[in-house]
Amino acid sequence: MSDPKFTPRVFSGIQPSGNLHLGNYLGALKRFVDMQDQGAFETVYCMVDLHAITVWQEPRDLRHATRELCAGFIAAGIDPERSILINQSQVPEHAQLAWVFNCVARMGWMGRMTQWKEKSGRNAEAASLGLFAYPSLMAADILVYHATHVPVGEDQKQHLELTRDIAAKFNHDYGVDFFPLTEPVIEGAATRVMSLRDGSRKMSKSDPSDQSRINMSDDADTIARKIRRARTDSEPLPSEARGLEHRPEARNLVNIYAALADRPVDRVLAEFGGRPFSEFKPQLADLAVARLAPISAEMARLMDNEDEIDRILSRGAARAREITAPVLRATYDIIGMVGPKRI
Ligand code: AQP
Repeated sequence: MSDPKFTPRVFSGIQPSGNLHLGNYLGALKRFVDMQDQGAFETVYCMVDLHAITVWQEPRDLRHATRELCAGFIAAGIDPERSILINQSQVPEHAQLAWVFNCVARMGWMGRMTQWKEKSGRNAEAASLGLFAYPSLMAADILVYHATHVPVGEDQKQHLELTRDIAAKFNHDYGVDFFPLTEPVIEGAATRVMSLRDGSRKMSKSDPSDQSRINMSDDADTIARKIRRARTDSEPLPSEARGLEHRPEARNLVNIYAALADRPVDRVLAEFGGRPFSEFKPQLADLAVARLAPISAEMARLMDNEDEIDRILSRGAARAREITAPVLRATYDIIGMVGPKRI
């Protein structure tokens, strides 16, 4: 249960690091739209460009990917009037609060993060300081809005626990009840969409194999081909969900189908149980194309007018700062920073 003291508010973000994929759509974007449409929350959605530069980004590609991601949000159903749509760097309070949280969070907490360990790899000495502090900026993204709920994929669960630890430590250290303990919202059949080439790895933007993922920009033929070639075992589909245990590739394709069709896994298996992948895959491909093709066509259309995208992001930033500037000022007051006086 969230604290009634705080306005029900959703915050979530995606990195504009290119290759927006089906995992981002099902694990994040589609659910962002659902939460906007429920009408029970204020919703703030963000292109986290400051997070993206924790690993190298070509400036020109970053600019393009940010606009393309904004087009993706809108094409998927985010309405910039009903939701606040921003890119992180235009709302400076994110980075300002992150600095405060760098001084609240402990090195040991950051060092235990799975994403840090995976992305820094064997050569952590050469990783950027920003990559290490990534979760502190993410906590600031969320808490600068006093967000109560954050829809994310399973891979972000650990970072959200850290966000709660940072909020709790801040509140405890300063003897206040200022930051909410935000609830992760990790729901649905596709909270962890796996690679089409390897059912033990998540579908990811940075996987060098383009065959491992369905990109939101793929055309119908490409989507169908990738699904046809997706790795599977040779057994027919089971009739019940427990038959998917120890069959990661089969489970992944069934979960994708269930999420795209908005149907429980049991119902999908009731329909396809006993049938071979050669029958299931074409149906999955048709469904994926029917759901994704209109979004990618709309993205392309929106990308024809980059000025309009930039205006949407500027308007979003102005609205966002009505929330974030007072939260940052109050944070500074709590920690003893002298504030501006009229002169
Ligand atoms: N495979 C996935 N299944 C379900 N949800 C996923 N998300 C990412 N991959 C999957 C969710 O998408 C949101 C945005 O992710 P992000 O771009 O900020 O960062 P990420 O998790 O690092 O995405 P990638 O694709 O895996 O990028 P790289 O390859 O750069 O690491 C989050 O809510 C995330 O849970």
